Amino acid sequence: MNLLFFSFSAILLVGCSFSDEKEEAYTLLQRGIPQYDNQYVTVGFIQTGKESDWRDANTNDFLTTFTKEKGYNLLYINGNSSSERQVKAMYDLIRQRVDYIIIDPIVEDGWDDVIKEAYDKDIPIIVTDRKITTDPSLYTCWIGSDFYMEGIKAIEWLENYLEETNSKDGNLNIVILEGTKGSSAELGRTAGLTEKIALHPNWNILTSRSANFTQGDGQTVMEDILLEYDDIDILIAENDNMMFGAMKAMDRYGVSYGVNGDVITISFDCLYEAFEKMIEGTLQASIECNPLLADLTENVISNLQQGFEVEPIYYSEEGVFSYKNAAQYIDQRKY
Ligand code: GYE
Repeated sequence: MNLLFFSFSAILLVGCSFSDEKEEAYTLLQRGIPQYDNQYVTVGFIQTGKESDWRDANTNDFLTTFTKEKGYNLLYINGNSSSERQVKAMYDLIRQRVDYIIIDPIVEDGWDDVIKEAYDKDIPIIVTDRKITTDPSLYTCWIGSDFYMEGIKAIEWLENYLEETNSKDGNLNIVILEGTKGSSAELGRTAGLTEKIALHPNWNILTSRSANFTQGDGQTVMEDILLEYDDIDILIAENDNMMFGAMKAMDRYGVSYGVNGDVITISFDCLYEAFEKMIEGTLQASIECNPLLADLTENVISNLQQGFEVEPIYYSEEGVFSYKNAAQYIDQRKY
């Protein structure tokens, strides 16, 4: 870590002439390694990109938590929805000898080599939001949501709703808009959803397609689906933004949805806008996924700084909201 590195450089410099010192500094600059102000803990934060409002809330949370006032120098890197760019950024941060690296990985695979490199260089890695498949003994911890349980909760809500509205009999056709393929949020939610759906012999998944967690793809993918199917009973989008896009597609094709419509709508995240849509009745339910993970992450780093042990896994607490209780909770929403 930086402290070690700086004391090692200091030892090397003992007994050197001024010009040797300059030479050393020059070599460091040549290698592109910035000298950080030692009064701050330098934290690299590699984000996925800007695919959704959830993501913006998550980014903003980290930027406003890891501040200079709290003693941090945060280096924020936008992954631009590219896994290659995320991995490259991580190699750069290791080379810059930052004190900690936080990653919000786009996909689970592809991290083994770079995580091993950070481990060998003694740089603690905190994985937040989505997970990675790398051996957990090589990084400090993971902080995020139980995506599989979110999928289960969505279907439990649907089962109760169908029961209450006396609409559980007869064939029910389901469309799923999946998130980014290979991301934990997509893998977990899809697994939870499909496992529970399979328990109902009269439920049928018409199609399950990725719309990359974006509103734009939510609209175009749903437009394609509406050209192929005219008998959709239930639409589940693995985030609110894809649902908002799909709603535009349904408006365009004259398909009604929500509490008074033909298609039951369920999504994930619980954005403020989702609450507005639940109140107006166009969205039936949203399964909460908390993007405000920076406090927990900062706590972990502060504990590590003080030499304390930390847990390998931290889950955030999450609920389920629907058109029935949205009005009651909207004022408390923070994203
Ligand atoms: O649901 C989606 C975002 O990984 C939990 O990614 C996150 C997901 C979230 O872009 O809106």
